[in-house]
Amino acid sequence: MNLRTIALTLFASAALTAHAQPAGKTELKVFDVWARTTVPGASVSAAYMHIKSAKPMKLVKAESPVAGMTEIHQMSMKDGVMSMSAVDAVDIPAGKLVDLKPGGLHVMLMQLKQPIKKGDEVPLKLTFEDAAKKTIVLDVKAKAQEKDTHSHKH
Ligand SMILES: [Cu+2]
Repeated sequence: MNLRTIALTLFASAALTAHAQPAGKTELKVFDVWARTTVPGASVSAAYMHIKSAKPMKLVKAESPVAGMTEIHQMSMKDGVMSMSAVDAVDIPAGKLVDLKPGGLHVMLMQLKQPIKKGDEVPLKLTFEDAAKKTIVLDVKAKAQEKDTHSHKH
């Protein structure tokens, strides 16, 4: 075997190794983002979305310039009454679709600076954290919709 062949062989095996380990690649998707339009006089609203990540992540923070205060909330039924409470983080398990939807998890927009009207695009800044505590910030836009306003079951 001459030197040139050895070099080529090394190169080929290095390329193979690199191909076999696409490590460090973060695939984090946030889609179908929408915010509920406000009813007259109301200064709160909520935003909903789908989140999917290739590796385990946590949604740790949500912010929006349209709201004086933004929190991540979980809605739950307790003794037949819907209540909601703030959560510190939302677990995004690897490869699993996480739904923020009416009646469940949502991004609560409080102290709104102006009403959210149909067709508005509400900017949201979402902060995610991985297992190593590294953060990823995603800027998304929530489309304002009136959808699901009568989804409460009795
Ligand atoms: Cu809420």
